Amino acid sequence: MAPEAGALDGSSVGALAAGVRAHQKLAISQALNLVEDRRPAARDAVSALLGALHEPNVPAQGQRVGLTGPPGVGKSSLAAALARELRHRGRTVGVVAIDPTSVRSGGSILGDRARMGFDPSDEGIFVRSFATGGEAGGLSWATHAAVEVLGAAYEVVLVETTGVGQTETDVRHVADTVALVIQPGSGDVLQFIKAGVMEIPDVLVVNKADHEALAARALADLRGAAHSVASAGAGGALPMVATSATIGLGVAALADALDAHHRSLDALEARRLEGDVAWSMQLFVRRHGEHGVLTLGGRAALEAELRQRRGEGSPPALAERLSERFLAALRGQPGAST
Ligand SMILES: Nc1nc2c(ncn2[C@@H]2O[C@H](COP(=O)(O)OP(=O)(O)OP(=O)(O)O)[C@@H](O)[C@H]2O)c(=O)[nH]1
Ligand SMILES: [Mg+2]
Repeated sequence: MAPEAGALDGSSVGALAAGVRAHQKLAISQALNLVEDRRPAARDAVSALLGALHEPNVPAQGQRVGLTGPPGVGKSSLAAALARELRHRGRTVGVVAIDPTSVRSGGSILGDRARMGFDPSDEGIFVRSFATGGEAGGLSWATHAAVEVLGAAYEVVLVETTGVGQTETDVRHVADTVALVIQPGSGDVLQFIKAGVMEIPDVLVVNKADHEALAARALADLRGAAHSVASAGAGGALPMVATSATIGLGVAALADALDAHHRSLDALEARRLEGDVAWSMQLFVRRHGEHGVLTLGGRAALEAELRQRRGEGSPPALAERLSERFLAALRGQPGAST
């Protein structure tokens, strides 16, 4: 049974955190139910839970992969195939899908599909889809929090988000590696990258390459396009993988490419820190706007402070502190400068 959000005191938050860390599915489900609960008491409880899950003196661990791209390219199917591949390699996996389809149909595509392929008694995999999409000004609160919860329980977290442009950029706040999934013949996405509308992904995936000939043609197209992206100033070669989620083609190669990128990250801790800072800033800006930012000394100063205070609480807790300070400043009270 899900805990009553308002009744989650310090010791039950601690117990829930311990259950999540011990990858107990019941505790993880409860934590994710709490994450989905939009009531203020639940948000406070999640904020406390994230604080309890975050161990400031332990270096960043695990691998967080964002799968992003236009609707219908096969991200959910690929997430399920990739999760199966990772399980074969002995790694534990948590999947969170922000599933716009479920908003339309009321169902959960990934959930259904994934359940088809996973052994329910497998303790090493957890799949959850959220019907909530992004919120104005960024990824949903639930997405950030769910990644933190799953990241505390599983070695690899896959995050599926739909969209190009802002979504692809925002998924960087939660993922160490961003894979952009497209389908053959989708040159428009590369135009976006070239035009600087979109950040450069870490890995480019052409899904629906269901037979070798199609895969070869799709990759040849992409290499040409990626070459012009690179010459437009995007730097080194972009790793590209052709996959078919339906027949399992290229999924192992994709897992390898994701690992290779992850190994090449020399500043995982810094990347995670910037994600946390961005989340806190987003929460604060959503509430108080640029006026709030200016009142507290400007963006650069606030970001520097958030970096410094990271160990003091979860990103929502730190955002809440800024918020209190802003409100105090509005009232002209002493304490406005602490
Ligand atoms: N032929 C082929 N079809 C695929 C492949 N991967 C997915 N599909 C199909 O494409 C459709 C969309 O797949 P999803 O996995 O739901 O795609 P998605 O990107 O998650 O979609 P949204 O979450 O709605 O953006 C489904 O009918 C899949 O069966 C593939 O590799 N080859
Ligand atoms: Mg999907």
